[in-house]
Amino acid sequence: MILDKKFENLFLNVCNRAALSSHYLVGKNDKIAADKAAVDSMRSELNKIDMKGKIVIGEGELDEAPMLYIGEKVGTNKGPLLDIAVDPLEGTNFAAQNLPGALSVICVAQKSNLLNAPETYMNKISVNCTEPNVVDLDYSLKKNIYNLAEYKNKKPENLTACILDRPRHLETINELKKLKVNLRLITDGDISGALLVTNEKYGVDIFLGIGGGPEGVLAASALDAFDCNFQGRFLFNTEKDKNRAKKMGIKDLNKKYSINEIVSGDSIFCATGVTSGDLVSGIEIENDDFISETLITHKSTNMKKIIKTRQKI
Ligand code: VTB
Repeated sequence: MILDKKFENLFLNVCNRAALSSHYLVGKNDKIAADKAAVDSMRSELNKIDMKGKIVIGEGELDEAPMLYIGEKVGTNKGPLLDIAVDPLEGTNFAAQNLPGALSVICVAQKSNLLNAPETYMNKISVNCTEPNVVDLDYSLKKNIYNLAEYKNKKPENLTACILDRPRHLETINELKKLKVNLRLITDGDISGALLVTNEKYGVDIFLGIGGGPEGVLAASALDAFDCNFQGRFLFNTEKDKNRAKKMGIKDLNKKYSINEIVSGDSIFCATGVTSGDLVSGIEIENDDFISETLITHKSTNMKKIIKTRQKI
């Protein structure tokens, strides 16, 4: 089963509108308001689409998020059964402080084809190489770097690794330095970070480290369309996290997920720039129009491109 091509434009529009709504709050130092604007817009646009949609990754559970909560039904209730993952404003700090890299992100697949990731951390790795046994979450960092260097016919000192700049990564960062790997430290936004391996022009050979689990699922769906590899393993720090994961049907809490255990079958992914960043430019307003840039992928049609649109506000 594949997702009808018409959904490309429909979800592109959902993402564009969410990004526009957040745009008005860029630089206002209020990340909650900027997020809420994107959430409200995304929800009302999703509800116009003919589908039986279900949010599988959203703003949290019903008790913590009144809108786009996990399990919420969206759409007109006519049409295909779809699972939807959303991150209406990825990089709320970026938007609040008018820094590069804020995005509105959505991904859709047929029912049961997206991993229902709990809101917890995930250890992730992505590379532009689908050959098995080159890079693996279970290998040591040194082995991954040496294998990747050999695969790419480069020296470790000519590789670049992207990782969130966090104290929890200090050991990894120090080891990368020892291996002479170049670093691309990001302050936030690891969906974008993971996608920097998709094209040589971004100059990133490997993305790794611990970030949000939901963000991992969203990144995996685009990486799948780009024929890149991704692996993830959830990290559960508290008993509450562990119980919640069990309730969500996760039996093996230590499981390493391969990309096709995270996203299977067909999927459409859209990421629209709120502020300009590595992947796409941010929203621009010109008179009564808004201009947006969206990275869109559709696995079955082999679509992976950046679409610039100009629409009436
Ligand atoms: C992660 C990352 C996101 O926030 O969730 C991060 O996946 C939060 O990490 O892309 P910390 O708890 O270490 O701050 C983002 O960077 C932005 O939402």
